[in-house]
Amino acid sequence: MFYISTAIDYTNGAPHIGHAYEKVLADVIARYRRLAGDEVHFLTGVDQHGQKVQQTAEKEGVNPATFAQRNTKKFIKLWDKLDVKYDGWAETMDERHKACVQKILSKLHAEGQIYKKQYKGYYSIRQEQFLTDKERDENGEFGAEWGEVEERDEENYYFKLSDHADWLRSHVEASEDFVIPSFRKTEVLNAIERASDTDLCISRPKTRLRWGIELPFDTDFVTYVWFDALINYISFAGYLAEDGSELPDFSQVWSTQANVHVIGKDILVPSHSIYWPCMLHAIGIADEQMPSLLVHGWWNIKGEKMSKSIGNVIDPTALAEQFGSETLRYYLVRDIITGKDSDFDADRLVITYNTELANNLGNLCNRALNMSKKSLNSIMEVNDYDDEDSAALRKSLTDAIAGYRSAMDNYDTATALQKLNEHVSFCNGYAERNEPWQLAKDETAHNRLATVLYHMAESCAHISVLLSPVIPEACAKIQSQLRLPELADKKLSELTWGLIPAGHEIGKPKPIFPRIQLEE
Ligand code: ME8
Ligand code: MG
Repeated sequence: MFYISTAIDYTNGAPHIGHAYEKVLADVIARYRRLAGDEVHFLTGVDQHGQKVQQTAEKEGVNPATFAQRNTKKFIKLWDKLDVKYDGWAETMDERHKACVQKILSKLHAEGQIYKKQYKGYYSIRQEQFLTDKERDENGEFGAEWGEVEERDEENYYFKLSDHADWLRSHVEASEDFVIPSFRKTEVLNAIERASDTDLCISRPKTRLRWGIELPFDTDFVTYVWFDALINYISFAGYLAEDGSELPDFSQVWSTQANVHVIGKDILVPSHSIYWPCMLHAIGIADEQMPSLLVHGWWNIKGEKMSKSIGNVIDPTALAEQFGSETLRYYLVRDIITGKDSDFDADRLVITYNTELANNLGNLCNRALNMSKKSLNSIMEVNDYDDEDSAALRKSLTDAIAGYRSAMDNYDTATALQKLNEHVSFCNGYAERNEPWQLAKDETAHNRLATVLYHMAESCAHISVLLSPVIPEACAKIQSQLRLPELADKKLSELTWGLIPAGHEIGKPKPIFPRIQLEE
């Protein structure tokens, strides 16, 4: 099984463009793996507990449960709008999740991996964590990134993170794909050094925070939000699930084939690369079953971080409504290199769509279908005419598929789309060189005309399969105009030349990618 999961989004507000990117990226990967023939389980969801949710709810004068559920609906609505098709939905308020978290806490407590101690120190409310001197900047202060910092002196429960540091260091050093892209490995190894002598505070006294999962062995406390949230990856995969829970079979989902958490760079250290593998190791998950972390970069706005206080937060719902869901999906996985940051720019979104979809692919589909209708009565012919340019087109397609596959296998969606776009450009150049509109005027050129149009239409058929993980609805329209709905069931291994059978009658062209006019 190919298990793909994303970070679960905080429900202290509405979804923003960063959330949309991560879910679309994961959805594109999930759809691509299915195309590659894998069985896939795709999990996403929301992180409903914690101080941020409690605080925002208080400000709005509602109870945190109502508030979290209200925001959760906004996420579900957006995934629906963006055609993000998940198999599992994680909500940390779910009783099945709570039960799993509590079972894990009880087990670790019983084994002495969780202990109680008094601690006096500084606490960052924004990051919901205790700070040590290592977090101080060169002036000895806690920087603005920690938000409001207060001094606390309280008893709490701690997880013996330090017991697992040596194991984690060797696991990360030995693993090829613990963190993808691999340039972030040093960051992780440095963080392990910093964490090797500190344990993780996993409780919050109810006097401060009520909005969380109660510790099963001490009801004066709730569980630290990260300890709760990270467990979603296994609880909703069926770990320790009760019979009748309707959760999947954990041994099926949590397999060794591929287990990838898609997360942003801000939550790599310490939560996903330190706490989480140590938690998994502590409950007895084997090394071969440790997940990989696919770490994406950030969408910034005009070079600046997107933030509520700057007031530059981009609303994906408004963009999808204005430009179309698939325009947004395409842009989000095209104009950023997986792992790196990019600048979000609505003008670039329109230009990318107009250039690659409206002008390039749209033009090819339209030409292929329109010319075939006019000059071949839409009947696709296979004959013995062949020439160098047609052979070059077939080679361009083979190369594009190979380039696309190797990029997608490495989660590099931008390069994959670039490869497909290059082939479409080749096809449009081929049309211009061969001028089927001129060939149609010459009866003796019939075989050549039929060959040229076949090559153009056959390319549309291939592209409609290859692009389907990114823009599924538009691809289904291309397949419907080609009158080949069965292309929707093709796997990558079945993409050989000749998807369009000889004598097949294709349909009429209808514009699929109308140009978007850029406002002045
Ligand atoms: O961190 N560009 O939730 P979250 C790209 N609940 N990605 C971005 C982004 C941006 N501008 N802003 C945020 C949390 N993200 C926790 C996760 S997982 C067990 C718990 C990404 O709502 C961010 O990196 O703050 C993270 O992967 C996801 O959105 C959710 O962020
Ligand atoms: Mg965040």
